[in-house]
Amino acid sequence: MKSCEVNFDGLVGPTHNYGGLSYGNVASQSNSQQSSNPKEAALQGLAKMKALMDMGFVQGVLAPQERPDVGALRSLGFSGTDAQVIKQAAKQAMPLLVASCSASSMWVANAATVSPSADTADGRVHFTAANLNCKYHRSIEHPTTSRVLGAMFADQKHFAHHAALPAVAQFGDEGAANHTRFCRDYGEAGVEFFVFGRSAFDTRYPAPQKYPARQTLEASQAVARLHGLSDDGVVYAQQNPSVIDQGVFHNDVIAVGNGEALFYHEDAFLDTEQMLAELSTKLAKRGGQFKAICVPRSQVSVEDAVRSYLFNSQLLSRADGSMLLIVPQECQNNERVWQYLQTLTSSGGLIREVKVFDLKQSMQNGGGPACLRLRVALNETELAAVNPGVIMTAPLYGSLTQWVEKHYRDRMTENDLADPQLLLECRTALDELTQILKLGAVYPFQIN
Ligand code: SUG
Repeated sequence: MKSCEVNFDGLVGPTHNYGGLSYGNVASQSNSQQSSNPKEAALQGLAKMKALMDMGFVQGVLAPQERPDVGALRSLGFSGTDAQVIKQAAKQAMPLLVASCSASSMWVANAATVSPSADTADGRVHFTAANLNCKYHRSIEHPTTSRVLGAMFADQKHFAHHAALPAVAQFGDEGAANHTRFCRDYGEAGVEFFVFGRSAFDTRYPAPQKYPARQTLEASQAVARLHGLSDDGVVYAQQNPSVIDQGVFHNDVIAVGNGEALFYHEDAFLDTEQMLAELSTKLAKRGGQFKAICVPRSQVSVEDAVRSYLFNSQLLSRADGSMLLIVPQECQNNERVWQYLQTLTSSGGLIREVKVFDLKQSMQNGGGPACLRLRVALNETELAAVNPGVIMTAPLYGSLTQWVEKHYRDRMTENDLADPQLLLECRTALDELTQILKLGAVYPFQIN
């Protein structure tokens, strides 16, 4: 049975703003308080989805969340009508209002970890929503994420959903941003690669000194157990703590994998040789031939990698067996990175083509092409069981573009977040969106 990898991209929500909420994420910190353009952000994301669909890839869309999250503010002690809650929060605790308004659910690489049916003990596709508990504004995403994923992948015969791990730092889980999968073919059993930033219980693992390591080894191990993965189909590796301290807050900022290939920076991991050997041996047992594409620090520094988001790219398989790299425009703006990419694609290796996308609105918060997508490998039967409302088509692209044009503002600052009218605008927009995507009731305002 034919299988493929479907990219579900996060649709940018109407409150997209630069809140400076993510310590350790250089772009988020350095663009704090700038004014944003939610309409442009959403259209940039949709343009990428449309382009991938036009190239022949199956493309899906993942809905944004209800913001401001009035329920989250109520649980922190603000009360009265929804408008009063927002006004009180704006007056007494602006950082909490900003956090409750973040459109951060757009970075769906952090929504969940997904294991395809070929890897799991019960032969179903498994999803574990990420608790994202390193940052308050992201820790409030998972309940709605779970409902949205449940509405997209509803058939229990094919899809199994796990609640987020316990909401403590020891089980800090950032979803697929620290997970990739190697395989000969998407439909065959593969090797799932979990990268962690620290261990919560074992002091032998070094930890970064400056910035937080968001993903723990124990969280990754729990996800692998929940998904029923076998030991010979899993490899754990530690991120180099020194790159976390240079702004690599997720492994997908310094490495990307697809098929049999891992494209990574020389400084990305600890014990790299041992890790490559384990990946190679385990993939060989699955019939695959592991291919490592290492970018040397002499050609691209960690700083250039973080600035350009070279590795936060989408590595996609083409029909002829070669691969295509989807990169953000910031790669073209960086002379060394662009030079490296020219050399890479003309070398006759696996990666033959680079396509550039303008995702500046998202990039200014530290979210590149790879952050914006959640990969789900599906066979034909499973794909047919996905809610068809969320699969991108030309008419759906048209409807979503019109929907954005109708409902989104083109400028957002902190003052705008304090406007109770924004909540009403968002709810009106999202109510219409659930109808466009045929999701049913998934938002707090629809179910409470
Ligand atoms: O969690 N930025 C996100 C970016 C997530 C990128 N995802 C991956 N690399 N997979 C984060 O740090 C910034 C929000 C703000 O500052 O307004 C933010 O949440």
